[in-house]
Amino acid sequence: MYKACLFDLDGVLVDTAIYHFQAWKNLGKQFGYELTEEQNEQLKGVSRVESLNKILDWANYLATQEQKAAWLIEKNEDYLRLISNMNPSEILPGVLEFLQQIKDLGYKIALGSASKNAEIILEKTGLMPWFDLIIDGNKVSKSKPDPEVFLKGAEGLGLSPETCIVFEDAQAGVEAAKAGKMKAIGIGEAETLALADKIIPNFIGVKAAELLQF
Ligand code: B16
Ligand code: MG
Repeated sequence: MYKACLFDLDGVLVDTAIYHFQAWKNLGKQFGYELTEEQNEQLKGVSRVESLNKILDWANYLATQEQKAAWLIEKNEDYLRLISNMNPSEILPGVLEFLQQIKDLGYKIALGSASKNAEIILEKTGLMPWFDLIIDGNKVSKSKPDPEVFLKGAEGLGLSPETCIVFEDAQAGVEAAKAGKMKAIGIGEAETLALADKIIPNFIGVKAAELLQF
């Protein structure tokens, strides 16, 4: 009865969080703020503009709209420079084997990411050909935990949400999947992904036919 797998990008298929962290840290130095790794965790799955707003809040820094707009561009230019050498070796362990299994089992495969740079990352890592549909930050107006990104994925595949299974590493993403009436498989720690229907630490050695039984 399940027909499609919808994947988050950062933290599920590749680890771009390290590059986001570096770029936000570089930006924070401009207003004398040192972003911590714990805070970076809270930026996972959060859109670019919301991430900046959170950092400015933590820094207690009141910025003008012009300043914010300039910083968003600057952060993204820095991030694009940092990901410019990404390559297939950065695909997370077990992911390619898992994608092959679900393709063989006949599942449709879609991306549901908050990132506006998702297509560049898929191209650089060679993941693009696996996807029947890509819904990214350029195609949605509401951020996770709103289900928009995944509902657009189901709609674009011509499927009802109830037939879709979402793979997410962020709590907001799991909430988005559940709000969209989809099954959610959390990738990571049980403490942060409590709402997920199933949780796996990563894709290493995962048997798709077993995992996708609900
Ligand atoms: P960009 P995901 C998210 O990707 C990242 O986890 C989050 O840290 C980032 O701020 C967001 O994309 C926007 O990314 O600046 O490239 O548009 O986890 O939804 O795949
Ligand atoms: Mg993520």
